[in-house]
Amino acid sequence: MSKPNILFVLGGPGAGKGTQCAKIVENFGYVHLSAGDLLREERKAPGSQFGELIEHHITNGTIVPVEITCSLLERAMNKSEKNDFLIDGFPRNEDNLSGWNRVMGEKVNLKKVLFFHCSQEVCTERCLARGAAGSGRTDDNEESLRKRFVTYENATMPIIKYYEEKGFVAQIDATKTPEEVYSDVEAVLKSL
Ligand code: UP5
Ligand code: MG
Repeated sequence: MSKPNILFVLGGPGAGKGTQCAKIVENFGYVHLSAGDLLREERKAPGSQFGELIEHHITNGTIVPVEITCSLLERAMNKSEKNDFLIDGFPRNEDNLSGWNRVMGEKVNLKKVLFFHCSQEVCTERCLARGAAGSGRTDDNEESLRKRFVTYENATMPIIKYYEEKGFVAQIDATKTPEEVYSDVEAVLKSL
């Protein structure tokens, strides 16, 4: 079998990564792997040795060591037996990038990095609304959101810049309605 095709999906907290990934799955048959969702699952898995560490990072908006995240992603890829993956919310810092490249770099075919661009104000409003509607996420509150944005600016933006310099990034205006955003996403997917 050929190497799995990967699209990384990046953008600030609440930019709409998960929302757009769901639409891509419906229309293009990719498998959606949200690093955040995999970590939240692992956090609550009975007997997980990483539960507390993951919870600490998520509430503080800091980033879990790549060994944990990368192995959850690789395990999910192997389990799916498919060949096209959306990796949502990863890699988010230098440790993620170097760890991924070391373990997975040669095993996959990175096709594109979808970068959802959205202001901190809009993103924060969306996450607070989601929290108020009962998301149950321990990081949908003002204090965690402030920390998530500091991490995003300091740690994740340099990764996006790195891929931009290598010509991988498709930047998408994520402030519009989900349908409008998706029509831009669709154009990128069709161009691959
Ligand atoms: N919404 C979406 N699109 C909209 C639009 N166009 N207009 C209006 N509303 C829109 O959307 C967020 C909310 O906005 C929803 O209510 C949605 O309906 C609405 P969503 O699609 O969920 O946005 P998304 O970008 O996926 O937001 P999310 O909160 O999931 O982003 P984060 O990147 O903050 O969260 P993630 O789950 O990826 O990571 C959480 C934490 O896990 C991190 O802070 C970190 O601590 C940890 N983590 C790691 O350590 N390592 C990793 O590799 C990944 C995560
Ligand atoms: Mg998400």
